[in-house]
Amino acid sequence: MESSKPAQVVKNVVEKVADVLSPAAPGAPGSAPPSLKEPTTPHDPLPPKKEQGAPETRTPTGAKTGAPATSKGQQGAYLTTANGARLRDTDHSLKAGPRGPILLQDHHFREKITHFDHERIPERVVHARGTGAHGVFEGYGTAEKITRAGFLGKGKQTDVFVRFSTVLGSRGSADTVRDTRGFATKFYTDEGTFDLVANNMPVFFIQDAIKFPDVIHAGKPHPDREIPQAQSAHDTFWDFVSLHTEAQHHTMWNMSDRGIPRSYRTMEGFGVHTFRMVDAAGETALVKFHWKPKLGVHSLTWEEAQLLSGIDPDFHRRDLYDAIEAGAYPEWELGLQVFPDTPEETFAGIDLLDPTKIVPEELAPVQPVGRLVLNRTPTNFFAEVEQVAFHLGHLPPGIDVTNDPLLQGRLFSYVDTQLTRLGGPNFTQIPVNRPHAPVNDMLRDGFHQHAVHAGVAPYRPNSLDGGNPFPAGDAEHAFVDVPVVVTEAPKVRASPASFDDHFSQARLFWLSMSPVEKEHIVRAYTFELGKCYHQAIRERQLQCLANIDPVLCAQVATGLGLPVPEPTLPLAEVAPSPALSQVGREWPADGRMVGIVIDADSDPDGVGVVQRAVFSAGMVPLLIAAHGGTVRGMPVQRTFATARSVEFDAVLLAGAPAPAPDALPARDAKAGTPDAVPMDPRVLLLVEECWRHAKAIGAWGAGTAVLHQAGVAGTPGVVTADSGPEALDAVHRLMALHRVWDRFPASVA
Ligand code: HDD
Repeated sequence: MESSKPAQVVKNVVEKVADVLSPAAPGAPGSAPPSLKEPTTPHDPLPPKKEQGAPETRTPTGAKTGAPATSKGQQGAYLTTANGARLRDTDHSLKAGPRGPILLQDHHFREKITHFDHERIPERVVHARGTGAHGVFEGYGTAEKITRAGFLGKGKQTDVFVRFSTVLGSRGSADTVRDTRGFATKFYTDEGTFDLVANNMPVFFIQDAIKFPDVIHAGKPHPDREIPQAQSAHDTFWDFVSLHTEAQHHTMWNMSDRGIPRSYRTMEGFGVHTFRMVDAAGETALVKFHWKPKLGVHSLTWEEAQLLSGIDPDFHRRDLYDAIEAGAYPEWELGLQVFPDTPEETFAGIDLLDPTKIVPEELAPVQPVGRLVLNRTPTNFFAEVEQVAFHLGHLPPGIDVTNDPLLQGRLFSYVDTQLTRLGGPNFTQIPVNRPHAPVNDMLRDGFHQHAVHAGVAPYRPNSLDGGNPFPAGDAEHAFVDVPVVVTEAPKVRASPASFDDHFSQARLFWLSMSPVEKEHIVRAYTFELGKCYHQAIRERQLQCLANIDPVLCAQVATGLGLPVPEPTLPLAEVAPSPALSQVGREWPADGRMVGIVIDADSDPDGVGVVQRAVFSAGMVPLLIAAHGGTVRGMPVQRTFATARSVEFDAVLLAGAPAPAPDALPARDAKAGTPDAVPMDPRVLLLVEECWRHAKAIGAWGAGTAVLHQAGVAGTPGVVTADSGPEALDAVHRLMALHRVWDRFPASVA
């Protein structure tokens, strides 16, 4: 079995997981971690995780205070006040006698409680739920012919911070809801920060930013009872998108498998808008940004997503951090679709300023320009993930905006929202937001000013500070606004006629799907509309579907028990774009989870061989047994009580566990099956769910009995083999396809 990882990464994974598996490792039964002493006297803290500090500033906005710019760690032995005075007691407030009232003079009490009272800041009005990681971007140099942006130069490495998010839910909502995902990247380039504030879908609900409050008010919970949380399956959402039909293309993406990604590591990212790139000679090109995940685009099934919302609402966070900390660093290629910068700003008849439209990759291939690797988890979630602030106006020389009306409005909204969220105009001084390029602005004062600016003349022109700072020219790589000609036109509140087509690309997407993906889309619409209370809203959305495709409309109408409406517009003639489908390609299975079920008789040597083979394939093996601790010396990572199928990408059966005393009542052994022995029902549930979710299943030895009893033996993607390594080999090949697609019913051709 070939590993697709560099040797070092595999070594990291092996060492990391070997640590976890070693019986002497922290957390292993019977072994107190040597460094975890009882907290009675000061002693050295646990070793910090490898340095994961926020990006260091090279120029603390001009200040030379001598003080380190960042990091206050909870590493010292003695507790102090915020002002550094050592404290004798933080467990009792200062009272007039042990039974008396608290004294107002208790400054430590007041400092502690006041600070606590103000620990929360407003959550983001959208994209509140998210997670993030640090990494490195390396340019290939292929974009040099169209842009002067230095970070895209060949071999140039740039630090990055990425924040992934859902859109609609609150900060504590579940990760796996059906929603669009945010994919915002901060490139700390030498020439100024570049924020690529992208989503995992290439189109948007609206064409004009002035409609953003409308679509978000419709998608957020109902104002009267504040339900549902993090869902589009409700009346106000479908009311809006069925009336505001330019949303239909984006909702089609939401209803597809793209709305429930398997992992942030397996999502594409899209800049959505068309941007303008400018080279050293001032020549321009129009571009669309794409992130292509090395692991391929991979989604959950709807049932998995629903189960995970209860079993592990932090599934995507956990997945990202576990993968990075195991050394299975997530990777994406940044690619560009490039278009000539013509006065019409169209390509193949598609208006490049319309954010509800894609340009199919078959017409304009995505050309790779660099590689992103996420290799460092945050040290402090609030400091980094919560306080990171993106803004589309953070542009380095060589990248400029276009007149896309959604992009234009976003240029206002992002700074504006940070003023409230982060409490003032100095949010770029927060460590995670600090540019790595030298900063020499004339912005002064304001809430939370951290810089101690020297000089007396923050104005231009001046003579008192030697005339500094001077504007830079081309030779100094200054940002230049491309002098795009603004046509003579009346001042209007209107959209161009080319924005009127709302259905053709929703149809293009639908026609590009494989039968199984179409089936999922039908089920998603049927579920979501089935959750609406108002019949009129369901009927109106069915009318939209009729204008997209009659088969789609008829299937959803059947599910809802409603009549099928006739289209009110001619169906668009469109060529499908195979690049939009997730089915039919093979991908590396790096960082995926393989559950291995063992019983009291499983052979430790045989299981060990399989575990090591899983590691060297770049995946993570987790042993599942009836109880925690060890089974014949093998450390157990999951028990039948803590394991659920949704955590695993594949399951291997190395045993047929008998019912444990704490198991639910066992189902009767299936009559007529070759191995009708009593079996733990939780193992049968695990196998049945893996099967239903089209995951690869492998068994050998006693494990094959489970397949028979679960009634899945001999079905597609269920492998029996003479040995563990053989079973794993077959399962690994199946995992490259992401799912055993044949298992899904596909009644929609
Ligand atoms: Fe936005 C956050 C992506 C349209 C206003 N947006 C936000 C985030 C992402 C996007 C990924 C989370 C950033 C983070 O992790 O901190 N937004 C998009 C995309 C859009 C889009 C891809 C369309 C192509 N957004 C959009 C419009 C407006 C906003 C039209 C307003 C007119 N977005 C915001 C915001 C947020 C935000 C209110 C909330 C928190 C923040 O900015 O920092 O300003």
